[in-house]
Amino acid sequence: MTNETMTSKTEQLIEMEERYGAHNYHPMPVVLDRGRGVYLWDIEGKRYYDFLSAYSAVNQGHCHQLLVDVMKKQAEKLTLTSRAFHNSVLGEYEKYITEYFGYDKVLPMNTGVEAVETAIKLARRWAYEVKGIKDKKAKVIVPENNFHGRTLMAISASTDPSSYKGFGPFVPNFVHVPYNDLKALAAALDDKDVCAFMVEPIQGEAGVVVPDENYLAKAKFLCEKAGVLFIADEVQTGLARTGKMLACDWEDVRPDILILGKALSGGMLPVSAVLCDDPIMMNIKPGEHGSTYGGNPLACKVAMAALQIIKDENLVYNAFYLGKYFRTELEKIKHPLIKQIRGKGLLNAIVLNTEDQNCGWDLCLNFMSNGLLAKPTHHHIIRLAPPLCITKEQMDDSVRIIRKSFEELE
Ligand code: IF1
Repeated sequence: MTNETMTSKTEQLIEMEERYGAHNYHPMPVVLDRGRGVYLWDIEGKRYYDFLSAYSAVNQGHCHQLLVDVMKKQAEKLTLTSRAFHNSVLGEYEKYITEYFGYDKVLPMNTGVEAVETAIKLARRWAYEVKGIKDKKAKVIVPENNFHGRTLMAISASTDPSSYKGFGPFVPNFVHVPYNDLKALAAALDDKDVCAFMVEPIQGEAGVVVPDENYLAKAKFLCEKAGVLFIADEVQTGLARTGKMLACDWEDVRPDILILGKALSGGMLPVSAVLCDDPIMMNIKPGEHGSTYGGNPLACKVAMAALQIIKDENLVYNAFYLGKYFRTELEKIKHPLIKQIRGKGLLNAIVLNTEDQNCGWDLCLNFMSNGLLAKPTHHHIIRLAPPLCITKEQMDDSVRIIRKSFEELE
């Protein structure tokens, strides 16, 4: 969208963000105002297909009526007590989510990165209390090109300078191995001070990098053999996004620690969770970890409804079937710029044949003017991840827009 086509309302609101907000993002030039299902409308009333889904936080679709109703009802009753007291929803939620995923216990948090931090604290505490690693010596193996959030711990694990440069000093004892490299993982696991291996089943920010078949299963096996915890960060890949309830389900891998976030609330408010069994969870004693909003009644009610919707609306199957269909249809778009189509379920990406640093952005501008919103993860990689409630007709219309946008690129 060029300045000529922007109206004063859009321009005015973007200028306000420029003037009064931190410049920690470079958003697409659109001001969104309303959402429902797979659709978003901008302040001018123009409708778009959402192919970002707030980075997989609205798998259930924007403003799902059931979630809105549940949220309204609880918001009029009780939203926050802190964990200084019990509340009438938390126990019900904890039972529901632990039975849903098959773990002894859950530790409720808010954002994805808080859940990641919680998982690392649990693994380190288990290292000292159970595995017998010397205090402060515990190490965590993470793949290169990982993304786990923006806190100092998460960026300490990162190998991407745009995540960590200029924010040191860093949290120590993260060991890097190449992603999808079992030999390197096996070698790193020889170190007796390693307590955990934390991995994204598909690397989202890295550009929807799908590992070889059986990578997760073999990695889990190597971890078991070495007495090391397998931590799956399913904040982006979980909750039906890849065509299975969890991306680990593609290989029947049961993580020792499971991290969930984003769509756990269907995009209504920040809700995250860490699930594991008692031998790991029970090493954190009262008063040793928590958060003001963790496990609040409003979040618990919304999360139960968000999880139930995934089952009731068959979102796992829809993501599986329409993901396959989407990749097949994208493969039919013969264009010299398209290098690779990759992904699982409805977490996909188009890899472009280009050195042009603006190519991905320009293509997303074309998508936008044709009524579809997406954003490049890199200049040559465009992530495409619609809400999982998308229909075949909407998918066909979206593919038409994508094809048209490629044809319009000079
Ligand atoms: C941004 C990326 C995606 C995540 C995984 C933990 C977190 C995330 C696998 C932390 C968050 C978000 C962060 C958001 C953009 C988005 C993102 F581009 F940054 F990398 F999805 F790929 N684990 N990912 O993907 O969860 O604390 O944000 O709730 O920072 O702009 P959070």
